[in-house]
Amino acid sequence: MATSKTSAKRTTTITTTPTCGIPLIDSAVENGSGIAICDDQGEHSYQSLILQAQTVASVLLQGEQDLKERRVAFLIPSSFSYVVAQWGTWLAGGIAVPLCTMHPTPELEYVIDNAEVDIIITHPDFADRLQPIAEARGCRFLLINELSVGMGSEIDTELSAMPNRSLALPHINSNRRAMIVYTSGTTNRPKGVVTTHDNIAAQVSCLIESWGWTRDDSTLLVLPLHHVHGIVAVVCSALWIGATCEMMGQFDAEEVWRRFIKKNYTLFMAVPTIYVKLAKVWDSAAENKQQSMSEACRKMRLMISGSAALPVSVLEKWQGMVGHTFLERYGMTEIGMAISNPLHGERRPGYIGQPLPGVTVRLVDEEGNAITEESIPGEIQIKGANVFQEYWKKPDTTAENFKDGWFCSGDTAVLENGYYRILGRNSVDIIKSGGFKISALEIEEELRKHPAIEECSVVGIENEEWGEQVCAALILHSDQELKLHALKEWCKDRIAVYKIPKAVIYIDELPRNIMGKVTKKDVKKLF
Ligand code: MLC
Ligand code: AMP
Repeated sequence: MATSKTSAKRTTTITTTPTCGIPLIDSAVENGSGIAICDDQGEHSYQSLILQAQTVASVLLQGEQDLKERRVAFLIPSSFSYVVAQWGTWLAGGIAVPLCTMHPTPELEYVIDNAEVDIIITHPDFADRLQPIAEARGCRFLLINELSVGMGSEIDTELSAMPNRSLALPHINSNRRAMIVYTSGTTNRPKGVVTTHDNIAAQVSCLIESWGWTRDDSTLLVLPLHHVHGIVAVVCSALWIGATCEMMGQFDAEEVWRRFIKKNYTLFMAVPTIYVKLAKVWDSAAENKQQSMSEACRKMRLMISGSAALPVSVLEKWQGMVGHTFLERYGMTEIGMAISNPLHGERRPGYIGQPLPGVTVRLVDEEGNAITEESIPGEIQIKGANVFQEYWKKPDTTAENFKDGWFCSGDTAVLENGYYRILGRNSVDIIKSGGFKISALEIEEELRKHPAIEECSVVGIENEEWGEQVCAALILHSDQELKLHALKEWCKDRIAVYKIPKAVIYIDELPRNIMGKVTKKDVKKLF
């Protein structure tokens, strides 16, 4: 049982940094010898995590007193090392900029340049790609495996034997900037969403309360760690309360089922596409295997879905398969999680639920008036300590996205019998595929650089597995040919795989309105 590990959890406390000022780390410090993270290297205690992070912080500081919000980017697969780099950055007073392991060089360069990164930390697997980027920009370049004292589970004993280390780390005011996470939007290039330590604390603490996290919890992370679903909802929440987070480097449906059966997780979070992929494996399993798979899920206390609309058919399929009614919730990079179905009480299929504690939600009509009655659709606007501080170095865009202090989500919803239901997005140019937010404009801009493409229009086409799939209508230059597989190959070095069109059609003219603007609704009809 997941509970057996916990009895000794708070017996050892860290004395090297009684409080560092960062709410998440100060909360985690209390968990001493409890297991924080399991990964391919083994089990890692809270004590080990803090000491490793302190070591990284002191290397980053190089004798300086405080990084003073200088940006530290890191490209590290989901693992203990990732969190060590993140917390090390924070303890040194830096802003953590997680990079995406699926991004090709131009996209990594974009983030590093846009965030004006000073220091790059990487896993050795990515060193060949990142070292030239770092050198070209004069960034300090560090390999995570050379920074740490050791990454195995035996290190705990070694570290606890160490005398109190007097690392001169700064005290961090919690209203300082902590993290920049890049998200696509209605602009063609991704924006850096800046959150403070206080924002992260607010985003995490409302989930702890609402979803009943305790230190007896144990979860499996299958999501990437460059977005808030993985970073905040799974990892930060688990570490805040003293739970255990097991990390899989990459999602693999068969492996997830193996672990579900073998381990005793208490809760699991994923995007709807992952649940669809897991259900496919269940469907193809023999009956006795299906029984053990379902039994493994039944042992969990909670299964959560978010980041994209959960089709009612998927929710019902899982109800039948394993007896769980998924808890669906709604979030955004800018706000963490904001609206959720309840832990106890009715989880209404097709609805995202009610505002989380500390989060205020309103719906606003097209004229900008707050809607006070149920059943009238409007844009979701959010207020609360969970709301991000700014888009990095974009004061105008930041201002445009707030109205009277409310953050404008761009999502339309309706309130029905006390529960919010998402109706869609204001912008047709935002696509959600497998939980990733993708800008159609960004892809169009890239496709126009292809020598065979004269003009194009990118749309998201509804798809059972992916939610939406990126599809492109192409006008080719005369006498040119461009097959889908050739286009995919060409795209691979330029844009992340999840942005690459999964289908194309060839047309002579794009549908336009009388103003000459491409009508994407009509483009969609072409597929
Ligand atoms: C991978 N591919 C995708 C894709 N992910 N294509 C479209 N959309 C995606 N999301 C590509 C693969 O590279 C591969 O390309 C092909 O599609 C099939 O891959 P696969 O093996 O079937 O997919 P897999 O690699 O298993 O990845 C699927 C996935 C992944 C669902 C596990 O997409 C994922 O981790 N999604 C989670 C995203 C997330 O965390 N979002 C949270 C954002 S925060 P090829 O060329 O090899 O065929 C947020 C706020 C909130 O939204 O509310 O939480
Ligand atoms: P991101 O910018 O990647 O954080 O994506 C945030 C967007 O994901 C939101 O603006 C919504 O459009 C979408 N989203 C998140 N959760 C849900 C949900 N439960 N149902 C529908 N859409 C969701």
